[in-house]
Amino acid sequence: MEKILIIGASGQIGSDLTIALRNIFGNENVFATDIKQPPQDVLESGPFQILDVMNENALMDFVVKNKITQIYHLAAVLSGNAEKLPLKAWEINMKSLLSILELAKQIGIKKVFWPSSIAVFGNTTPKLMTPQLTYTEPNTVYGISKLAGERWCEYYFNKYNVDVRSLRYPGLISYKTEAGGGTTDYAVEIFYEAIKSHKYECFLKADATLPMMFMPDAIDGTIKLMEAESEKLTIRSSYNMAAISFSPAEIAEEIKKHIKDFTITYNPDFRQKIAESWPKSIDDSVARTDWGWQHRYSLSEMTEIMLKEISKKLGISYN
Ligand code: AKB
Repeated sequence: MEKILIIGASGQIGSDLTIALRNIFGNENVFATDIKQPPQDVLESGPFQILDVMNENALMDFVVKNKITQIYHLAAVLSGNAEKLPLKAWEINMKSLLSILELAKQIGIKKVFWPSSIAVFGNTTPKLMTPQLTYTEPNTVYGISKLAGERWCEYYFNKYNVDVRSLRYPGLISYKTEAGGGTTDYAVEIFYEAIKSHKYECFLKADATLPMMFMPDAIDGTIKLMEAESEKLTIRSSYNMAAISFSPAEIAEEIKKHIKDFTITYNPDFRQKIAESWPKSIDDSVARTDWGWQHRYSLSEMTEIMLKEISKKLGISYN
């Protein structure tokens, strides 16, 4: 019987992943934790506890008491926020990962999931169809922490046999819980503003193309990777994972198909530089070959669902 701990269950990925894992493993076997309150469905469908991943003793007690067999560690400071508090972000992102890897080694946790990001790439990385193995010279604190984290994951697998698995997520787009402090967040904000005011001021330039993914694809891929046979996995740092790529101008065009008078303006801030250092598209053929990764949602399908769900949530109709 698996007992799964989700750290960061109230966040953008965690709030969707918790429900998906509860549907597979049973509500009572998926323990949601975070430092903030989760959405109502996470709270009501199974166990939730406030837990700070930075408190190593509390984490160890929780894992032992609940006989945890798998850990999904999703808590992190994202790219934009990390630039504002570099040392704090480094401490949170790195210390939490290391204490989970160490805990997994010490008490024999069966599997660990930890998200990496396209932020591991930098200005020297080829921008189009970025390969799995390539130059990785990130110039953001977040990217440096993700790259270091990938090296630690591989190290713990090779040296201590900790079965840790990881994905380099692109920008994730979802309607349930908003992200916070990322460079790709504009692609979520734009839907809220389109519905509320039919206009949006974007903090990236019109042509800032980035790799993106609709959350149901990200959840599906994450669970697939975690369910794959260990022997099939050739990458123990982190897998490239891709779905769609688009620019702010392109997503705005897509929204205009549903909201005719929608307008977008551009006022790039410090995040434009971050976006320019990241790839525009990703070659994820290794993930597709090793464990059968494939995405489902196109930009137009995602746009339609996002508009419908957010308008329901806000109680505002957009056409
Ligand atoms: C961010 O923008 O910081 C994240 C990411 C791409 O990892 N969404």
